Amino acid sequence: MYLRVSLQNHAMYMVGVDDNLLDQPVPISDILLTPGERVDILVKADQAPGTYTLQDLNSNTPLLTVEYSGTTVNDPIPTTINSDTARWVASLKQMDTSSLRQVSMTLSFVRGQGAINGGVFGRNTYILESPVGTYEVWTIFNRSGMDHPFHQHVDGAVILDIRGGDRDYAQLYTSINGLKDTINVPPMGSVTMLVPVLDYTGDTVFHCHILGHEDIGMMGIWRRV
Ligand SMILES: [Cu+2]
Repeated sequence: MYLRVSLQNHAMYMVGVDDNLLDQPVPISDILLTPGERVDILVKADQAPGTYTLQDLNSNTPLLTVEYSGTTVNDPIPTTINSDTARWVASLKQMDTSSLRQVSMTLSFVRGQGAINGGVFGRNTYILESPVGTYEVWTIFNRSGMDHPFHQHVDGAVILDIRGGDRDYAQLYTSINGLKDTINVPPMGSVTMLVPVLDYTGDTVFHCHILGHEDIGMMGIWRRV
């Protein structure tokens, strides 16, 4: 389910993504949340007492109701957040990626099954072998007419480029200092990301986070050696 979340009458500030807190709050009016993605949102309760709904704008469905009570205080929205990970991500963005290993993965449907680089999980599974202690640049191509939220286990990635789909979403995730383990790859579009391969050897997986697509094979093995 694709949600576009907004809190009635309130400004929202994004302060965290899948894997880390950001270095500063980012003002947003609404946020697209695709299956598997997480966000941390800061809200200031500065409206008239009453009830306000957190709404999914895509389906016009209320998700929860916010009710005011107690005495009024006036805390400011912080301008910075002390985040070591965000500082590290900022330094990764300065990296010269041209000498790094480039990996490309294509998501598609093959005869009613989901595939990564033509491999259907469990039948002719696509296996990517990555040396631990390195950085890689992955480009995920979507060769289908549906969105695919691509999810990799273990290490989050720095989003470098998003082609196609929602422009605000692309702008947001290519500009913040966040590590993402789930990112939506738009229909016939692509996502390029810098992947630190830093923790743990062994086999893990990457897959589309729409469970119906994963179940029909859109999953591969990430062999960390
Ligand atoms: Cu999918």
